[in-house]
Amino acid sequence: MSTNGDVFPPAFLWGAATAAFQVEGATADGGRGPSIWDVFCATPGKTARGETGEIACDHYHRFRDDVELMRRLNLRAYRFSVSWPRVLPQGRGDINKQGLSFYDRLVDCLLAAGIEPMVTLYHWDLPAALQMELGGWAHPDLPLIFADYADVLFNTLGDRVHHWVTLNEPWVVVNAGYIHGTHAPGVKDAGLAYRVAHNLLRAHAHAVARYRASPHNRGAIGPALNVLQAFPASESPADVAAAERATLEFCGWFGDPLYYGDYADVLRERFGAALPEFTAEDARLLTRSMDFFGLNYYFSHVIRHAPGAGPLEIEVVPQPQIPHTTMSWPVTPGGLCPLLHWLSRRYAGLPIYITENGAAFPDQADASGFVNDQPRIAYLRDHVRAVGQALAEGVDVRGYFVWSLMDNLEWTLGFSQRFGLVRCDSETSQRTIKASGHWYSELISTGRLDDVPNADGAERMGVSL
Ligand code: GCO
Repeated sequence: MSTNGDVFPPAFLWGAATAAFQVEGATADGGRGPSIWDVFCATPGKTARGETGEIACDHYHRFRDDVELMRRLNLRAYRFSVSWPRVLPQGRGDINKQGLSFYDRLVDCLLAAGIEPMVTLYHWDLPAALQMELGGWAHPDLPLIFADYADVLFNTLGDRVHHWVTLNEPWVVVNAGYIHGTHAPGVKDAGLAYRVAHNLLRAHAHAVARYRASPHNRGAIGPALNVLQAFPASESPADVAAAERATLEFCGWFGDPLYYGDYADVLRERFGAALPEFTAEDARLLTRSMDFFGLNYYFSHVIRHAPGAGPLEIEVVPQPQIPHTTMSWPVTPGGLCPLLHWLSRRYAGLPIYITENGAAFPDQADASGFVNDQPRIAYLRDHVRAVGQALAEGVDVRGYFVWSLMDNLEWTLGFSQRFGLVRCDSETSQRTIKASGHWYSELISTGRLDDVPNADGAERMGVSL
């Protein structure tokens, strides 16, 4: 293998990712029940321009065309999430056969196109019934209810799906959903947030135990966790320790329990009694409950020690000289390789998948709908190069998924943030492969970063679907 990180192994899993609520639409079709995100979007003032998931990218109706697009992009894998209330409209009890069959057909369609499915069980769209009847993730029974739901999917898709993601970014669920109240269910209660985090972790552990006990246990199961690389603002021991705490806010809270069976010590010290204890049984189920570490990487930060700033006493030092995306996130490919090394040391022996990486830029479509998104190509190229470097240095990275296959509903920000390799017209849902999509398909077909041209207008390989 090349040591400059530009050449990838043939089995490397190149993919793209989406989430059910962000792309499916059809929120009232085929017997689907409402999710907490439907309720949240319907509440005035919660989302930009009042946008909702009712249509999103209309993927529910267009999935065959979308798989054809993925085939044209040369994707080896597609990470999508299952809408829990589409399968179990009340969150538990009766199965909605029509909803389940959507995923069954999607998986068959993917496999027929030679694309490996990676299925996320929870990407934030909790059935509204579970929120209303039980108070959602704050309820101690939710982990078992989640495991029952997971079991329905293992039994239905487990013969064909070999990559499972339990939870997507529980840190965001907790922070945006329960501390800041900016995401569904819109709660602002920091005390409750620790219990919600605890139950999410227990839910992961129970679902993994079910998977491992199921006759379909032929694949790998793990979480998708957002983590940032924190660079200390100075060499002072206080800043170095603060930077380590910043990474542990993600990994010590959500990664360590799934590997070591408990939260990181520094979080126990800092969060104090608010951090619940795992029972011995919980700890047993949690320990080594990930077969891989799914990393969602978007950016890194420079961190300094900030006495009195929250329990972790950390503060981000803004870097205005660095380019930022339209999400106001700094473009920091330099954080990815050190972070991959850090993860491979902390979770020794676990393969890593980059389950999400990508960027929103101010795309401009031409009259045909084509977007010549050179900034996105540069972003992806630099991050893929960092992955290649880590691989060449011995980190066991098995795959990379671009967020996202297509422009979609960016939660409360609606359609304003465009992350796709494929443009999705928010009025007509028409799809057009962007320059970045053409670039990515070239990369996948050659497996060599150094061979791939930038796919500007002249190099377009196709037209819109
Ligand atoms: C997230 C998600 C995606 C987002 C993406 C861009 O983790 O936040 O997995 O749903 O759309 O990260 O913000």
